[in-house]
Amino acid sequence: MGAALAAGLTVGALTLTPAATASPSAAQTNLIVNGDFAAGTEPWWSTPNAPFAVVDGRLCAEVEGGTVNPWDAIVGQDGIPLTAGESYELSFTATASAPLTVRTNVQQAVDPWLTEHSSADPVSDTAEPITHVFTASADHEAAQLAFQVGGGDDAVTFCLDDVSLTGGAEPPVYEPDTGSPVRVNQVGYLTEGPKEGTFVTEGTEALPWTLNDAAGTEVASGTTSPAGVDPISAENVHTFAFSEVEAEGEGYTVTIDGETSEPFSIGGDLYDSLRGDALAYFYHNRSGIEIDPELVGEEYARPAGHVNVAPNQGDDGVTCWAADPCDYTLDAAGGWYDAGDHGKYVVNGGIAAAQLLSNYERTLTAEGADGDALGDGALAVPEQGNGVPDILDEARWQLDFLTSMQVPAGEELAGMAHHKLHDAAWTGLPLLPHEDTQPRELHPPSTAATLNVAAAAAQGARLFEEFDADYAATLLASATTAYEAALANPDLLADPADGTGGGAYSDNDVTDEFYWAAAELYLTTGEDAYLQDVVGSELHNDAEAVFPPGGFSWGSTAALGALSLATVEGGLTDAQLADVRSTLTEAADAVLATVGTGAYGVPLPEDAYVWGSNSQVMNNMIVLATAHDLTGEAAYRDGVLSGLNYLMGLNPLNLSYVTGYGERHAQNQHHRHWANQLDATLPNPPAGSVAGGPNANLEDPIAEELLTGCAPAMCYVDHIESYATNEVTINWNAPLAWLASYADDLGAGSGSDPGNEEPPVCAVSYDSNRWGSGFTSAVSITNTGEAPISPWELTWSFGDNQRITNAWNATVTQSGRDVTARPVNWNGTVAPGGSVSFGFQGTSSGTVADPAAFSLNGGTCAAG
Ligand code: 9MR
Ligand code: 9MR
Repeated sequence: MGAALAAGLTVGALTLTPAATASPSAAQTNLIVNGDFAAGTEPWWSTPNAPFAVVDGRLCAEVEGGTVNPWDAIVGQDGIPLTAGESYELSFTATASAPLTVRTNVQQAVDPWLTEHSSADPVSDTAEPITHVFTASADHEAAQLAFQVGGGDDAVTFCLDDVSLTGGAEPPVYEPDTGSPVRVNQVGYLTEGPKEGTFVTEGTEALPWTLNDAAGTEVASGTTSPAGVDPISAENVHTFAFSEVEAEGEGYTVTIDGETSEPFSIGGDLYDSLRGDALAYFYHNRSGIEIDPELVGEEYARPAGHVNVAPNQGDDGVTCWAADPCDYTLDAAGGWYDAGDHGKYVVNGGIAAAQLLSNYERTLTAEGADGDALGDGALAVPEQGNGVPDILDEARWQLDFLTSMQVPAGEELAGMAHHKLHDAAWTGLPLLPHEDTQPRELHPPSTAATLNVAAAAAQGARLFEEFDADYAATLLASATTAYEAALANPDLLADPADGTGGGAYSDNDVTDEFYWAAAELYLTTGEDAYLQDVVGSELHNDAEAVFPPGGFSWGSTAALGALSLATVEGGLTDAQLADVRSTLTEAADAVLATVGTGAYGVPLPEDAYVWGSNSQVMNNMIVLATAHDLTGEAAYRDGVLSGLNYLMGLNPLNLSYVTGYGERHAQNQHHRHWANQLDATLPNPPAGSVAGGPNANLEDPIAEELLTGCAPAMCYVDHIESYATNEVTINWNAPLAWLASYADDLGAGSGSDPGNEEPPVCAVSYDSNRWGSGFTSAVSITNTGEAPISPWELTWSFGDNQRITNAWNATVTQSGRDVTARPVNWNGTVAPGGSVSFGFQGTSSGTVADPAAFSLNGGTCAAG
């Protein structure tokens, strides 16, 4: 067996180990003809932009720059016979004059290009042997080996040698790298919250554990509780807990039997960055607008997608697909791309928008929920400073798209919403939105999509009322029109087979969408007709039907209506409200029971690890969190925190599913822009992007190839091509953002931020320099107390019409005369006795006194 194979094969971040070390039969036929180029270039071929010649015994291609996709420049060989079920070993060495990623496919040589093997390997100027093992799924008389080297801006020389493809290889066995058997929440534990972990071991006797601080000093110790074989991992596990430890700090570890966990924190502000990061996902994935480097950084900036700039076709005049033509076009520019693909789907878009709206609405209804953290100036969106909470600005981007998908008045099916808008054919990865050349097309209206528009627009209407009454009225009109249209067309179901170029999102039961829409319309309008539709629904107050044990989702939306009914003041009688709330707590109790059944404490039944299982987990966590908001019962909070533990690394893969959070986190999610695994010049997903998660149904080729036989919670691979376990989507990041708000609002665990328990003791100096029409001001905050103030937030009101135009050393936002200043990255803490200074300039007319009253983190600061 070759050295490269024995050492394990690297496919991106994966390690494949051969099943056995038995050596393949001695005389293996190389299916590649002239793989050492001793006979010149025949029968190799290349695309015209990559002419080749044999140089020093190797085949070298001069690849032109300026192409877009990997397959825009190829060196290949055809005519390779493959047999279904047989395993093959592919080897080659490659060099490149500048670093590139070669995508190597063994595939059908004609459409539909059935791919038997696809790998992406980095190539540099040093020849490294590369080996891959794969199993053919079908017989091929003449398959093709294609080295795809396009997509680069600059010309490059790409050379190959020693190419071989031999049959009879041992099929690869994928062994996930699960690191330490001691599993914890790698982000950390809230100071006053529960603190639990697991230990994977064959042993059945209790074992001692120690908790050490960052300096390695033992802080606590105890013994594990053997928990038997855990069904979601099929591994024997122990649990341990150290909830009584409340000393805040970073770099804690737990050691058991000589094995040490990843480091984690204990503290009260573990999730404050996640709130904004999880919401940033939406701006990153906006369609129809340039993504501004000032807001996202250079590597994530990109031109506007689908705005009719070549080669895009534009979403501003989209017509119906040929299979179901229409005589109008829709201007459906804007909105969010759904996921790793560039489709825009109303069904999925509705729940995602609604969960952003609910994230905001919770700040109006739940005690201790922090509206400022979602407010104007708080998030990285271009609408900062427009007087509207930033989270509503983000939701509006999608609400406008959703309502734009309605069939115009006067047409048949007027008011119904088209189910989706996407490419005519699936595009390959990587591909930035503005580079998509596919025609865009509307797919037929559906009842489910229409009710998504009704529900989300109705909720949007009541939340925008305060900020933009005209817009609120427009939304409500769309919502009521949609609801009427759905009542008139109650069974227009999307076709489950309509999955070319975009996902199907088909749903054969829309009673839940009707319930959700009626609930939102009732809460917004107070109209009795909607209430009658709510209480008349077969779902009303049926806990299991409204809150399915496996979690609510885009296809099961009644819970969204029920959660709103339980939390938003809306004219239900006391008895009705009590019933709705007890339905919710009944569902929450069922989720808690699930949490209690497994060693990993996951709020998901073991048979529910489906496509997007992490969102199912998160939506169950939202049920628990809402029950906690309403009742204050700590057990519900603890259930939510248990779910967060699972997402952040306390799981059978010892992996945080959220990019940037935890020592070992997912980073190769399926996305056409964040495709670093395929193209080193592209970024990984930004922090705060949650992967779909384990999917026991193995619904993509990578999952099928690597994960067969996996235990449910281990059916996941951090590989960009595993879209059925590792995609990112708006409807998965929306619950993450909701939960990040909830968790951040918990502060130390009891619901109040530890830094804010005592109002800070402080002094503020304010000096200004004014002239006719302008001013500059210098502000300094001094901490005159004993505790650090972190993060700080200073607010005041101007006495006149001064307008701040720009600021330094702080992020300053102004709404009318009210001003809020917040730290920039490096000056978030004012140490005891220390101070922080910042300044700004602006325009004014006349001369008035400087502001004299300042409020810091809700407390009053002496002005001096
Ligand atoms: O990207 C995938 C493409 O190469 C395949 O041809 C197509 C059909 O199986 O599936 C694509 O994957 C989709 C992904 O890009 C977006 N999410 C859903 C995936 C398929 O359902
Ligand atoms: O999230 C969807 C999941 O529930 C379905 O099982 C799956 C297959 O139909 O499709 C998922 O949605 C994908 C959509 O069809 C296309 N964009 C990406 C979505 C997430 O993978």
